[in-house]
Amino acid sequence: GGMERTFAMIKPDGVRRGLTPEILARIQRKGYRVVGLKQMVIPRETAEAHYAEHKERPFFGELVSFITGGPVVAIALEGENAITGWRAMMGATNPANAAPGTIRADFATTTGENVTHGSDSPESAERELGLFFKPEELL
Ligand code: DAT
Ligand code: MG
Repeated sequence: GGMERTFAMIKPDGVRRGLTPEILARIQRKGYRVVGLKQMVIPRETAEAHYAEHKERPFFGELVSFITGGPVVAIALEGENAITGWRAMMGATNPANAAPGTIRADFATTTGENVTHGSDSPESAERELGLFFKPEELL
């Protein structure tokens, strides 16, 4: 709770489909501050570290290939309850279970390509922001 920073990302499917402006507009309409922003191709080692909690899962290889397979937009967000708030805006991991009006419900059909990422806890947010941004890149 309180003022928080979180790590958000527009995944390669979202960037490829031209959804970056729409997603940034939703973030700004909500009132979160963008304190870091960059388009990048994620190095394999960074992707494996980012998703380390899933490394024993059967989909891990596909997940890393997908997330490194094209440019993403990495975003550092700041705002009141931004960690859970951004997760709520994204909706459930499986778009079939995502509530109407959420990003995943509105723009995705499969769990594997679900358009956005958001940190799931304060510890994840700190870890993921550190993986993707140098301190001097955050305003
Ligand atoms: P989230 O992205 O909502 O935090 P997660 O951390 O459980 O979800 O999984 C990370 C990503 O891995 C998810 O966005 C898409 C992929 N993924 C998760 N479960 C999957 C599954 N059963 N099959 C294929 N991909 C999956
Ligand atoms: Mg997750």
